[in-house]
Amino acid sequence: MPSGFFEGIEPIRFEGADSKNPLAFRHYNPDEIVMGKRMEDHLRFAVAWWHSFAWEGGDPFGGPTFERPWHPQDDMGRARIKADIAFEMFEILGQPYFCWHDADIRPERGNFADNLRTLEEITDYIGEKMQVSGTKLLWGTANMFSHRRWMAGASTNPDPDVFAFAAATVKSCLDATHKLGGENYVLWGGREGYETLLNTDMKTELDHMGRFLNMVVEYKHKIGFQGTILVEPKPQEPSKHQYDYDAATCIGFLRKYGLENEVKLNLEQGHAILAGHSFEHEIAVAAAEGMLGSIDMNRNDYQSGWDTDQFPNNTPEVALAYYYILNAGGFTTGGTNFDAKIRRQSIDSKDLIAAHVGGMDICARGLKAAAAMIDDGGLQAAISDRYSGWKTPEALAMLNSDLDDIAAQVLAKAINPTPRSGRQEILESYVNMFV
Ligand code: XUL
Ligand code: CO
Repeated sequence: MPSGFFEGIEPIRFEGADSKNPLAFRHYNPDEIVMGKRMEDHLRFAVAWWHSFAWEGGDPFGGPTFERPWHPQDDMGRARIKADIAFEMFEILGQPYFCWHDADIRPERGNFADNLRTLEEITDYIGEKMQVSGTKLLWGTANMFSHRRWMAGASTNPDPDVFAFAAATVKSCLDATHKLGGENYVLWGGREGYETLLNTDMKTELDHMGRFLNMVVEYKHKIGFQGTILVEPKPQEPSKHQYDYDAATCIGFLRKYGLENEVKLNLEQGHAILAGHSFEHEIAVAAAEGMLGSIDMNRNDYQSGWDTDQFPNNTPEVALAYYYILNAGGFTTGGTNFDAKIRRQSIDSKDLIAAHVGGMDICARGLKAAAAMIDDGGLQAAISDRYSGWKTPEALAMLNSDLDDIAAQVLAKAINPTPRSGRQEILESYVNMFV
């Protein structure tokens, strides 16, 4: 028996670009082939349990606005109702995946033994629902930032008991992810950083975080988990400074602790903006190092300076993100997780559905634009032309030469470079033809 929470809302269908129905897809057509692959298999959409079901609509100035049938979330009975309604939403949207933190799906009990028991119970329940619906787990993760025990960090906490609690918690979440056939496991270190340097031993904290991540990888292999371990960069918020600042910082960290072949990155649009980058910059950095894993799709308010986690609605931005993802070969175990929440005034169940429909549509539109740009080849041709000088044997030989020899060549051949246009405006206008 459906709960009635989404009463009157039918499964979302593709109606084509001219449809004015907010509960229909205009661009997302799962079976449509783009660059030889189904759209659904390119985008691999996931719904985030925390924003869609666990968040109650509060902000720093006001309490919950949503009043869902599963609130307050302190009881296993209501955790099950929340799961029931989540799967009703998955049936309406038809997206292939979802993601969770342990704290989103089970009530917080304040001690490890009870948290473990309730996690096992609810993930068994979710597992049964997955069998029936066919919706799969893109990734699981541990919430090691909300409860007060995490206030000074998880693996970077000065208190070894918190490190131990974190290790036990990640073990339990990795076990649960493995049990549910999850395709990735994410670590986002919201409190792995500092509030003030005055009380922080940074070297010790980084060494503990590096050892912790190695333990996670060792445990993944021990239990035979085939999924990818992902870390998620973010520069700050909630901590003043987070050690996983951006893609480049994470890559340096992974190399330092010998994890570059074991761990990839989960990149988020809003986190990129907070770090002073574009989303496509972060994707390109990870792709250049072979460490692009998955994305958290959302949008930040460019005026606010904090992580607003809105649903994406800007085709040019999304198109460039997928352009770099497709150029890197597309997702393997990763996907497009909507780490996005409706605004606190969007209190109707219809708002929750319409937000995802709009987000999925924008992503589909961006994907098609990206594929068209790749098919046309204009950007690739421009780059190839710009670096064509490096295709000559003399230029390549210089890389194996030395400063003495190169200086002698410059004198002998009277080398004097001719500046060339970078053609930026022409390329920007080129991109506009597709979006
Ligand atoms: C926070 C954030 C997290 C991670 C998972 O900004 O993005 O929800 O995605 O912990
Ligand atoms: Co995220």
